[in-house]
Amino acid sequence: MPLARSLSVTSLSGLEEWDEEFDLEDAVLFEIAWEVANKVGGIYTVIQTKARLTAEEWGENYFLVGPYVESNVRTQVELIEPTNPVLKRTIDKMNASGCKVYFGRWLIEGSPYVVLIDVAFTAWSLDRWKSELWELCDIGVPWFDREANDAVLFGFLTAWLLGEQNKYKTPPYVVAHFHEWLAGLGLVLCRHRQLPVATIFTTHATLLGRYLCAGNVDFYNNLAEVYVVTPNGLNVKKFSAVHEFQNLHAQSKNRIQEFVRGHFYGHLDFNLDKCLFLFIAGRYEFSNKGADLFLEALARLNYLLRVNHSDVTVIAFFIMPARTNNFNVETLKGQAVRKQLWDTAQTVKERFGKKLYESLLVGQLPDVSKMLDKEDFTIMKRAIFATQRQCQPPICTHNMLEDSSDPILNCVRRIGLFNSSADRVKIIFHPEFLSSTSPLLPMDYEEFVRGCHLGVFPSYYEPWGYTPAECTVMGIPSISTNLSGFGCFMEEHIADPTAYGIYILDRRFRGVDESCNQLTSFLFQFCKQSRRQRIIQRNRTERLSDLLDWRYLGRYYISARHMALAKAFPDTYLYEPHDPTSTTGFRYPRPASVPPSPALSRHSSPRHSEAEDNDEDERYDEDLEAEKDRVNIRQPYSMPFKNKLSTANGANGSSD
Ligand code: G6P
Ligand code: 1S3
Repeated sequence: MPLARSLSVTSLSGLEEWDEEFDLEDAVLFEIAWEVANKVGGIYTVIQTKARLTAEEWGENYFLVGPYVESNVRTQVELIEPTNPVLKRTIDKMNASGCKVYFGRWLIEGSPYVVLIDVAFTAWSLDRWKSELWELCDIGVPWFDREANDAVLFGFLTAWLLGEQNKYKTPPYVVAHFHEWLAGLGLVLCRHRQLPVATIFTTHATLLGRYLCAGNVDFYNNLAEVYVVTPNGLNVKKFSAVHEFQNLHAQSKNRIQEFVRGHFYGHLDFNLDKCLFLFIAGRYEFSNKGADLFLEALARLNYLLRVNHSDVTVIAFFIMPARTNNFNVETLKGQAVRKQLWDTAQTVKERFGKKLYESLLVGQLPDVSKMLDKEDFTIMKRAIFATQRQCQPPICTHNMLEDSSDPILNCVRRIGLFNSSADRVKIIFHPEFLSSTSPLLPMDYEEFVRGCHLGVFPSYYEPWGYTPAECTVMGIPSISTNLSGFGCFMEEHIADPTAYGIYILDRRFRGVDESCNQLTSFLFQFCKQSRRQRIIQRNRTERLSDLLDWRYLGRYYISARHMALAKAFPDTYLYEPHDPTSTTGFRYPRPASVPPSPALSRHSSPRHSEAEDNDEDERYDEDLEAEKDRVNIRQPYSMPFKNKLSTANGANGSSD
């Protein structure tokens, strides 16, 4: 008799949980992606962070399927014997037929099972499978395209796996969820071979969306036609006290400041304490990711800060990987000079301390004029001379292979932001992802984000966009756009996003120049905030992190799976279509200390008085509670799905 598994999903973290009882014992889920245990980009983050919730729901019947990449397996996967007898038979059979399929546990939260397929081992089948693909589906694949070849091999091998698995019919109901085109051929073949499998395809739109957007398809106005839009979540870890994440900001900021001291040696004519760190990060797609707009807005911001005699200096980091030939000498030298200055200061300090100690030992106050001797001055002068520099601090930290045609560098050349003393906006282009083992800026991405003041992601094409979401859960304000999934989602769920440090740029209804002005205005307003205002704003930003937790957002995926099961096995599963979220209409209320008038809150940087600050939290909580009641968010989430088996057994399916 099938057992009912209970899944508990928080409707919105901090609020009550809903319990969903439905029968998944007879179903098995294969989630198939090229980025399973293989980090390429954002899809890895989706799969990796979602695994815990999905494993909680599907237990032993959840299998992720990805490529076998030896270096990844060595660091992320524990290879074991397949636990499921049917899957073991399937894998054994494939391995006996010339494949190399591995089974293991992915060592991440939720420890999901993984089936990893060595596609290169079956490369001898490539030509045959390509011909088959052409004959069956009219799909032609270029001969020397490595990515496309891998997709063909991976597609045929996953379809083989699902076909084998299905021969044994236990458990009978298979859901196969394919992510992105690299895994998509498996779905095409499942359909073509008429395998009795419920299929789901999630496009992260990395290629398809780009082509549709670039072509004649009215992409954005047809989104409503898509079955389920699945927002991307994160595993949110809350600190027990608010000040903990603020402390982390201060610690990481100190480390960025150290790097800046080295990078700008000889030109440190600005106040580091009044320096704001902005950044953009991601795949290097100059226009899609909005690096073009950001640079143009920085040029305008530079002008505004200069004419307004602002004492603020902005350092904008561009973290986008490009082809390089390692770090450049000038950048490495900067850090070496800084280190030398530090060492010199330590040496002089020690000598000074020794003299002071000796003087105190004999009961005398030291003669301060004699504390530093000639040698001390010599080593200090030598260190200062080493900071002389004939050139401006470099824009780029690396030797670029395509320097003359690089879009960021060319744009910097055009707008003339060359890190000169007169400029209030400086630029640092780091064309490599960050790493804690870097000799230049030894920080991992998370530490870096925590130390910055504002993430700027003015994307033109961005199906979701993890970068601003990651900023939010770390309590760092960000700028996104109403052409990004994240921006639209936040616009829908927050009454006054700007007050929470979620700036959403209008790139949908404005021309480029107007959007650029709006971005400049966001940046300028941000620069005008006091430290106290920034701290308040960060607290507000961090409050939103619950909204981005998979515990809340996972429901969209759950709904998609149920829809697929009901379509494939209508005699067993029934799907009652309605909005997958019972929380539609939920909005975070405006923070208590932001003025209600739209005119006053146009640039809702945190405005506050002492009294407002003191009871902001209290009033905010009251507002939030009222909002939860208004949209009835306390009710258990009603699953748009009924399991006929459970109903036939007399058990109640999901509550509606
Ligand atoms: C955190 C720390 C404070 C620090 C502040 C700096 O809130 O807890 O001690 O003063 O960050 O904020 P800022 O926006 O100037 O980097
Ligand atoms: C895509 O990666 P991208 O940076 O090419 O998938 C990500 C995960 O779903 C998504 O966040 C991003 O917007 C897409 O663009």
